[in-house]
Amino acid sequence: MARAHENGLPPATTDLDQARRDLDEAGVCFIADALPPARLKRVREALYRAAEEDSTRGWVQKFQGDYETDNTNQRVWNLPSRDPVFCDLAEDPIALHFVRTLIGWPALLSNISANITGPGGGEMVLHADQTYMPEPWCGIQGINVVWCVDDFTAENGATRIVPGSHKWNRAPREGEIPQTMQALEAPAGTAIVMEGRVWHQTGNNRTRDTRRAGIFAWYTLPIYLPQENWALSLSPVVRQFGSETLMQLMGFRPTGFGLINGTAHPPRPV
Ligand SMILES: O=C(O)CCC(=O)C(=O)O
Repeated sequence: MARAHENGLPPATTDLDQARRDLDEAGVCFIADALPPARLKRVREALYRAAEEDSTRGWVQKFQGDYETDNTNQRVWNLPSRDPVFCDLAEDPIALHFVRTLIGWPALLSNISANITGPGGGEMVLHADQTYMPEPWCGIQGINVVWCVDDFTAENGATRIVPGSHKWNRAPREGEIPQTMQALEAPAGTAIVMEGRVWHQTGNNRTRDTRRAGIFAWYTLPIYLPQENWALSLSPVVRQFGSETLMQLMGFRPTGFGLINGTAHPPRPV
């Protein structure tokens, strides 16, 4: 049975079958304690280190979905190339459980990047992730697994969603902001799974001094070009040592599309 609070959001659970039922109903579910404390610490340190490095070196790249005038968000792209802990996240068993049960296998990792909201702003346009599919949408084309690296609160810019909007099978129109929008509040270490049709946006960070880091792993059916061009941007180290599962997720193991001279057996890089 699905169990939505009055605000339309389900409570967190560690029962993946229950979470799946919650997701069918609300378009979102919360997996409690998905990152144990030591692993969370490692992920958090690696992420803030990469963010700091990008800032210092002038490598920060804005995202097209963020408002042009807003510089409070920091995106950190291509996480698997920054630290192996992010490769582990991309192929985490909880994430892949939802990938397999919702969109099937093989699937592609379209992107895994972080968004760090900063004090004083950070809102993003309201959108659904599978916008590139022509409407009306006939079903789910991808899922977004959100790793809460910091606590997500309404104050610090927790992602906001419109519960149940996945059932409308279309993207929000310009300026359409339903009153039922809710902040996805969750402690650090929670995994939040959003399905590809649900309407959402980054919230405003209204704190004076608290950043909110979230890692967004977006997986799609294998018929879509990935958002990140792994063939061009992935570190050769990951290309060489990444697991078979990761290589599949990044499109380096063709299964019908993306063949190499007509075969599905690319050589390992040396
Ligand atoms: O930062 C967030 O909370 C949401 C980010 C998001 O929706 C996106 O990058 O597509």
